[in-house]
Amino acid sequence: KNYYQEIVHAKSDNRKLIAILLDPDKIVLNNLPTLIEKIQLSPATHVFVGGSSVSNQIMDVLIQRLKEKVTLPIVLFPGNPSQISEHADAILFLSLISGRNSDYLIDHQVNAIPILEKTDLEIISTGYILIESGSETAVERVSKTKPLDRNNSDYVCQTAVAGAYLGNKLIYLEAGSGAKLAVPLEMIRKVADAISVPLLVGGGIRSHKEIKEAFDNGADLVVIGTAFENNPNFFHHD
Ligand code: 1GP
Repeated sequence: KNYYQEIVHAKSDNRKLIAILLDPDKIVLNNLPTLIEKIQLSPATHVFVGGSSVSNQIMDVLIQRLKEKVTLPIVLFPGNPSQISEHADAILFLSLISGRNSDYLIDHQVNAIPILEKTDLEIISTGYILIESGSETAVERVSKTKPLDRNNSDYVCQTAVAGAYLGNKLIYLEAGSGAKLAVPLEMIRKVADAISVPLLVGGGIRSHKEIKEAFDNGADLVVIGTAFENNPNFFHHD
């Protein structure tokens, strides 16, 4: 299996992808069977697992439980190297290219190698770009980096293109989990037009209308965390 190639194929077929993001810190394991059922019945194509402050033990348990029942690819979306679990299928190997904190640009990545070498995880290099979203988010606080100006699409585009030229196989525009304001649609449009690698968009997307708008403006994969966390029936219209 090549999870990255599947994303590339989906992009070229214009098949849009949805990832449900599970933050192990916010999940009560007792509720997991219900959540798994909802995930299986949803239009999600991927499950992302990660958070800003989770430990490896919780990650391992959660991912093992998910793997028993969920048929979708389980992709790590780690906040730091301690969140790597060998039980997942792939890992977004993130570099926070909007920031200038070397810890999140390269240090964590270097430190992750001895851990990754003991796993069979597919490694997908991802240029991760944090966009200002109306108030401080956990990513901003934990990474100690400033998000990029939401009114300066040109600079965000430059950052995305630089990220792609550096070899990142995905570009992820992030407003931050629970963001007040999602990534602006015209910014999604400009970045999508400027890069040829698949574009992920997430943070503060709360409705089906917003998901569709992100897709219509060129997002290839939309990440939904909080909306599903608050309402596991989010994907089931009445
Ligand atoms: C956060 O982009 C993801 O990293 C999802 O954000 O929780 O706001 O959906 P939400």
